[in-house]
Amino acid sequence: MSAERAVVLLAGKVHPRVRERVEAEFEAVSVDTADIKALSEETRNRITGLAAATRISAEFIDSLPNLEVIANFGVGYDAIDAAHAATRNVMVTNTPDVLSDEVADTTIGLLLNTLRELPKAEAYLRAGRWAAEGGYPLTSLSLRGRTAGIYGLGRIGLAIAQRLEAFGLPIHYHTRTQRPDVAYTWHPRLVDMASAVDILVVIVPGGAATEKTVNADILNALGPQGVLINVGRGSTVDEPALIAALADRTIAAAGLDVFADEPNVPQALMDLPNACLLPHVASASVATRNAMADLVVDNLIEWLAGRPALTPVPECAGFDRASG
Ligand code: NAP
Ligand code: 8YV
Repeated sequence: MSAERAVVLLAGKVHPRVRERVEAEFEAVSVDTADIKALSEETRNRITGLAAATRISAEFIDSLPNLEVIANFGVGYDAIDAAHAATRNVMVTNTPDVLSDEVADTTIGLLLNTLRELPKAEAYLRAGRWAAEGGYPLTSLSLRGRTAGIYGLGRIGLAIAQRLEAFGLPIHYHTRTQRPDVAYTWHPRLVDMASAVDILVVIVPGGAATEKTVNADILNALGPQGVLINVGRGSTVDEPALIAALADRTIAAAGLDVFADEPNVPQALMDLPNACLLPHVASASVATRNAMADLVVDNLIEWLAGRPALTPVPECAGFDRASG
């Protein structure tokens, strides 16, 4: 008889590679939505691992009395109540580093598309308008001569900064703590950075500390030549304030990969000609999503085998396996 396998819950629309590997390694249980109440008490009591692709509240965590580890699909874990998990000695892991270059590459693409209107120029060609009407109109915005401000200079922010440096742009950043390892201009206050730059790239985590911090004051400070790029979380930007700022040209344009209420994007935003919109695809290549999926499952395997987690979130970084 083989040893009894740990029971792992697949919560939400999990990546196929997570499902396949969890089914091979563990006894897998699925909930389509975050509706944990659909599971019997007996099943909930047997669950020790959780692969998360949905919001995981304190109530959800408390409904699994023997839970030991939550492995989140994504580096951003604002959808997981990690502080509550930590109080219960439940390890939480995320997927840092494996997606940083992909997200940074996408950010540069989104920035260029926003400034140089490349998706609109392609649509113009495909509609036969080049042959019928002549060349696409010259774009009023360009990357040339600009200064970039990065809100969040962590793993991904630094990868974005390095790319923008190669494009010849001076780099400023705002974080709570100045980095000792970069020569970029640090601003202790976001509003001061917004005044000093004409590109504002948002790549901070979501959550209470950053919620709606990009508000009307920040957009005002960014100014009429200003371009906002958000690849962090939609919650960080006051979306109605952004729509107003784009409509009255308080800022010139915005490129957005993330939104306040995904996948619902306000019609007012979609109607704006100076908004370039992507459906949260910054990490969405097959290779990068597979690497994220592997890290989710490898974290589950390590922790449930009694070894340290590979990528614990800061709230759980001090846990050793004996306390988990
Ligand atoms: P990270 O390495 O933890 O970096 C976070 C950065 O934000 C740090 O520089 C941190 O510096 C700064 N920060 C955090 N809270 C702040 C605050 N209240 N005010 C000012 N700065 C603050 O994280 P990462 O790996 O670069 O990922 C960043 C975020 O990108 C994720 O959390 C996720 O939300 C988002 N993301 C989005 C996509 C996408 O598909 N669009 C993909 C991946 C990640 P201090 O601690 O010094 O303040
Ligand atoms: C993913 C992300 O799109 O890692 C993150 O924080 O936002 C993205 O890589 C998301 O986590 C899964 O849909």
